[in-house]
Amino acid sequence: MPLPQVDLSSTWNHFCLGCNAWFAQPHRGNQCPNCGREMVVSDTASHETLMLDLDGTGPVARFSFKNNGDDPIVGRRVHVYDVMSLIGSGAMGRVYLANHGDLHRHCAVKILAPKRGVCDDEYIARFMQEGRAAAALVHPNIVTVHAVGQMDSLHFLEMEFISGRSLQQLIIDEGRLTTDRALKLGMMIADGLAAAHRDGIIHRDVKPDNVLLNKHGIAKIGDFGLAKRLLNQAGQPFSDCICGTPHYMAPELLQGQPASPASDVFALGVCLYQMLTGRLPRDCTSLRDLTRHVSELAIPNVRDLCPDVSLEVAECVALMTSPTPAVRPQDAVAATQLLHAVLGHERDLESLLLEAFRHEPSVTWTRLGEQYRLVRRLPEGRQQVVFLEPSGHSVDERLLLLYSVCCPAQPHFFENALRRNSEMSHGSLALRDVDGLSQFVVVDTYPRSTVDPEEIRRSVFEIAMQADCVEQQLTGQDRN
Ligand code: 3AM
Repeated sequence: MPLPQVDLSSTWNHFCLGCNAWFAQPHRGNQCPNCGREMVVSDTASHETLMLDLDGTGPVARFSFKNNGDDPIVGRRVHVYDVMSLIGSGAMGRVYLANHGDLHRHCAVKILAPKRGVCDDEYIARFMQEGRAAAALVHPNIVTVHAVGQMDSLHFLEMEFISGRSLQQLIIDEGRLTTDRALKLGMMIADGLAAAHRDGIIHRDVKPDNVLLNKHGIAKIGDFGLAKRLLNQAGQPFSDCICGTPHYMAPELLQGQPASPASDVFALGVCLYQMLTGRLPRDCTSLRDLTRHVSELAIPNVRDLCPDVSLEVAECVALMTSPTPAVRPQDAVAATQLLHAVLGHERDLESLLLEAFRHEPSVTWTRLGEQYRLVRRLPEGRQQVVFLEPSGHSVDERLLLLYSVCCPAQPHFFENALRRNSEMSHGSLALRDVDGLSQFVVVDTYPRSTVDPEEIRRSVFEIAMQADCVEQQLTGQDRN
């Protein structure tokens, strides 16, 4: 059954103290649709997690738990946990630092809000089910869930305690991150997400708030509270409510379509944008604006704000956040491959060349923008120039191109050139426009993401030698 179109444009500014939830529309004056209590009118924020009922009519709730100071659970024993302090409030409950009474170790315990306000039984059943699903995911980039359970009316989830800060806090504290750091963190998040996707689980609330960094700087995805299985036991997709955090929600979600691994990839792309620029891609302050923007426009190019970010990285963010789901990497496994390719590119060509020719005095090189010009000294006082540059393919298919000019492509050279081509064991002879002139070149390519210094070294030697031979044979000169 297709999901209905849901209008997210109404203002989420009614807060019920009784249900601890936000509502979009007033109900019988200002009364809470669940408990009837008078609601408080407050500001809205589109960076908080929200959930909507399927029919889009309500009651609709956005969860937000205010820290009321005197927390009723701190200092109590809940099941086997001695609750020590409140860490913070998340999408569906509060997270506490606790001591495991039996195992005598610290852990983080998330306790669901006792009053959620909307379809409690089903919601709690789902929370437990998804808690169990998350518990099955054991991966270095996912916060490990140790147990789920219930004591009286309290539903809880025990997790490993991460003592560092969230990625959101890191961005707040340090502003935009270096490209290298952003990509490495992005890779870790993608790796964790890929493990979930391989297991048929989508997270649905990927955002820097939900990525925790441990004291070694390892990123771990937490809060699988909204996570769901892609298919039910009969192999059918689950129908579901619409949920997520608006700034990170893919356009199709805001239009009422079901979540998919590609919508998690969109959120990952927004996280990357945020790491690279230090800010969210859109300035929208209301859901109405955000919904309109997201559906109509791609997110701005990272380089508009940060021109020092490379084309490849900006293209990678653009691919992940494409408004068209089919254009994005289809899941985090594919996103990981894309990030690997980009990281490979970011692996500075200069350091590859340094490593390749560190002990090779016969090769010197200079950089000309994106291109490198290598001069290889050959026997008998000859020399040959080899150019090295990234190809213009899409980022995940990008190649490293090496070529060396032999001589102008004059018709009377063609027969000899063809013969020579068929004898080449390495690279090939091709025609290429160089500075507006058609030239014979010896050319070779390597996948940009995997090429290593040894391959570059061998290729440069071989191409220089071949190109020089062709030049000598066809022209009798040494001009290139
Ligand atoms: O309120 P803040 O952002 O300080 O980082 C999470 C967030 O903190 C933290 O609990 C708050 C509500 O989600 N949190 C969640 N899981 C955690 C864990 N396993 C955790 N902190 C430590 N370990």
